[in-house]
Amino acid sequence: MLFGRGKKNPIKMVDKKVEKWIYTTCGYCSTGCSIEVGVNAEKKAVASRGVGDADVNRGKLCIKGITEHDIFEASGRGVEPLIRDSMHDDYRPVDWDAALDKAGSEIQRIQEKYGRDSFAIVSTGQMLTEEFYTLGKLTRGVIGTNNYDGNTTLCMASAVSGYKRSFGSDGPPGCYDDFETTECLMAFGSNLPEQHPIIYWRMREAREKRHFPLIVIDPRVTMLAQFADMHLPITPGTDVVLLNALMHVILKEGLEDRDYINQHTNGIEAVEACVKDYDPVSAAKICGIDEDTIRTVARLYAKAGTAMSIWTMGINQSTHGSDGVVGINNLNLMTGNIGKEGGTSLSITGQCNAMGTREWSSCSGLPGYRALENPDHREEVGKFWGVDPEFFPKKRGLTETDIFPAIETGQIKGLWLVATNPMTSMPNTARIRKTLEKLECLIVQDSYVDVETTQYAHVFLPAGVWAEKEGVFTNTERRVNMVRKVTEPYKNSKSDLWIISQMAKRFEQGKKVHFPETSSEVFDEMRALSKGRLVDISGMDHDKLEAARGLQWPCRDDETSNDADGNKVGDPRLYMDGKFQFPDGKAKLIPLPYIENNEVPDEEYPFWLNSGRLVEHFHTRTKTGKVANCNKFSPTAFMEMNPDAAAELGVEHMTYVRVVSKRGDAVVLVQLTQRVPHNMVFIPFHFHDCVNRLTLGLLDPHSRQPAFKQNACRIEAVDQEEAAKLNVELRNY
Ligand SMILES: Nc1nc2c(c(=O)[nH]1)N[C@H]1C(S)=C(S)[C@@H](COP(=O)(O)OP(=O)(O)OC[C@H]3O[C@@H](n4cnc5c(=O)[nH]c(N)nc54)[C@H](O)[C@@H]3O)O[C@H]1N2
Ligand SMILES: Nc1nc2c(c(=O)[nH]1)N[C@H]1C(S)=C(S)[C@@H](COP(=O)(O)OP(=O)(O)OC[C@H]3O[C@@H](n4cnc5c(=O)[nH]c(N)nc54)[C@H](O)[C@@H]3O)O[C@H]1N2
Ligand code: SF4
Ligand SMILES: [Mo]
Repeated sequence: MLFGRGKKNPIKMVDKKVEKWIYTTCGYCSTGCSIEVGVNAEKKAVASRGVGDADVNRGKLCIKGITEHDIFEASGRGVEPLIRDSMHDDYRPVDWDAALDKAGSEIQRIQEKYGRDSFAIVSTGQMLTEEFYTLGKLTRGVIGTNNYDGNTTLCMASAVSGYKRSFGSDGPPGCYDDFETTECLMAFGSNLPEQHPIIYWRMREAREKRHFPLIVIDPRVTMLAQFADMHLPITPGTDVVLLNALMHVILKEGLEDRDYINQHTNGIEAVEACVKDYDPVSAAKICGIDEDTIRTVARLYAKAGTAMSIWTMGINQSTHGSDGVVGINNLNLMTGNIGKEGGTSLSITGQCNAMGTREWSSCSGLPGYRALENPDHREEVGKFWGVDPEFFPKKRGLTETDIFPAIETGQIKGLWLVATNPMTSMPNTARIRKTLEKLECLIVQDSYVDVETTQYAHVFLPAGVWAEKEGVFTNTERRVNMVRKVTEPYKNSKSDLWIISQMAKRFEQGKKVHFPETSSEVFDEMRALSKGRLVDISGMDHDKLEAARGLQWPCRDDETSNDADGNKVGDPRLYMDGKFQFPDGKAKLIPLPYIENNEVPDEEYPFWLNSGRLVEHFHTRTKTGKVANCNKFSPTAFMEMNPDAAAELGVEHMTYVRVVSKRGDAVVLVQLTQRVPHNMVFIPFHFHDCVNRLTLGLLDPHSRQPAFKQNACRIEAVDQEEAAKLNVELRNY
């Protein structure tokens, strides 16, 4: 019988009464999807939809994008500036002038008393590029502290460092279109279907049209691993060993591209000598991948007409993060797979504008991939801004991960946090709490007042979020795309651009340097500074970006970036001519001897503690935690545990356990799953007072990025009722 036939109502879409759709770019991950947000007659954002003619997402969005209009009026938004004299007092609401006066005078007081570098600034990968650029100008050109960094040190620093070491500059050389032609894809520590769902969709579509082998290297059976042809469940932290072994096989069997190596690289001899020690039999003992698989993968990759590698945090967040990136670059250079359609080494970036901060924020140098260490660069930027080049430091200062220890030791006395939440996202958060308590002044500039850091702040500056502002983001494939303003900043919050420029006015030097008021004027400054650089955006402007649904850099202000009709187009790939950013134009092949330096499981702490993300949540949940259609799928912290390991310890599915590391403990609900091996547990890092109470975060020596994913822990029984109560308290926080 056909149930209800003829009686059933047809499905009706709820009419949201959208009056106007406004073009913008998603503010969560670095895929860079084009979104239209629907606003109703009251100018309230009520719907989101993918943009059909945008090359990146072709009409698609993931769960976060499709619900993104809900973040504007989500609970916990900052509504007015707040100040207080000590972290034990209550906050007082004040007007913007009073809040900025207090912040500005505290910065100056601290700098006068303890020196210029005693005040630190830590920013983000989530503001608009124009805002990054302006914060960089304020920090480098006016405030003058050298202890200025971003949360990208927790995220992309190893990729940046690895690209610089191999190619002489940062800048991912490939693009999503490479999936269309590649004949072999390796993915290291990257879970595309959950973390970059639309990049995954692009890859899957290409692979459905024309099957090519997908090899996933990840200690967990991630969703991407489930779709792979081969899954290599690597021992955590040992990717460099696997990479050396792959190169060993390739060189031994003569599968390398000698012509490419000879014409475009230096250093092959040193790499040959180093990888001699990494025969598959010896390597297998360290990296946990058997010798035959190593040989098969090496042959598959080297014999493919074109082959590409992608990676994300499984590589970057490791004590060998930068070396892992260099290893991937080595492999691709050695097989002639750089600057070629379908042959590339493409870091899958994290936050929506982690690329923008790398290019323009001046965190690790000066704008447009310029270096503080280079006197010509200091001169150029100094002249352009009207700042004495001697005012700039001559080398980079502390990274985020070194700024917190410097607060502990008293070297740094004041901190301005812009759009980042280290109380949940840094390793060993108990230590971070104690560190923040020591500050004479903490300024928190965030869109949400319930961000945990406000517990320790003296000044809170409420900022507009995402499309309450106008400017650009750059995505994983170097595509600069337009974020149009959909709605005004919530209540009395202000755009970060406005806050930063107003802060400049509190400084004598800030009155002399020009701070433009609109983001398109700021963009014009960036265009001018970009001319002739690798990151050339001189052919772009805001309107062209919207019309093209984003343009990739380099995109020059001359006919080299025009299509047949005279429209602007960017270069889809870098290094097509085999010329790299070192003085002799050659890339570097670098030997990577492996030294075991991780915290590894032992008798007392027998499990690997791994951590990462879930599709429906973004980071510390200041946004997705309040969007019902995201939060309802993962409302509470949980831990993946292997059923066999659980049976041995008497742990049952959906009961609470205490997880203990050398740093501290956390109580968490257990989900039994074969996704993790017998000796590993995995906890998403989205939940406050959870996995980062346990992590150690040893640092990569080149990038200073923490090894979030390789720590040791043990599991203990806990009173179920107490644990449930604690869990409810945390959820309601
Ligand atoms: N839904 C959602 N999407 C996001 C984000 C989010 O918070 N939520 N955040 C964005 C940001 S900022 C980032 S950086 C990206 C992160 O994107 P991904 O890096 O893809 O995500 P993670 O879950 O952090 O880690 C990926 C995998 O690394 C594996 N791994 C752990 N140790 C190792 C190892 O030693 N070797 C290898 N090969 N793999 C290892 C883990 O098992 C995990 O499955 O996602 C972006 N997209
Ligand atoms: N254990 C473990 N820890 C990790 C990771 C892991 O895999 N495991 N991953 C690391 C990685 S890759 C990353 S990127 C970090 C992320 O770490 P964080 O940057 O600390 O995390 P978010 O929650 O994204 O914090 C961003 C803050 O900026 C605010 N915000 C958003 N948009 C705006 C805006 O336009 N203006 C202003 N002023 N504020 C805004 C948000 O409300 C939020 O409070 O976490 C790291 N921590
Ligand atoms: S894939 Fe990333 S950019 Fe695209 S809608 Fe989802 S979160 Fe936004
Ligand atoms: Mo990230």
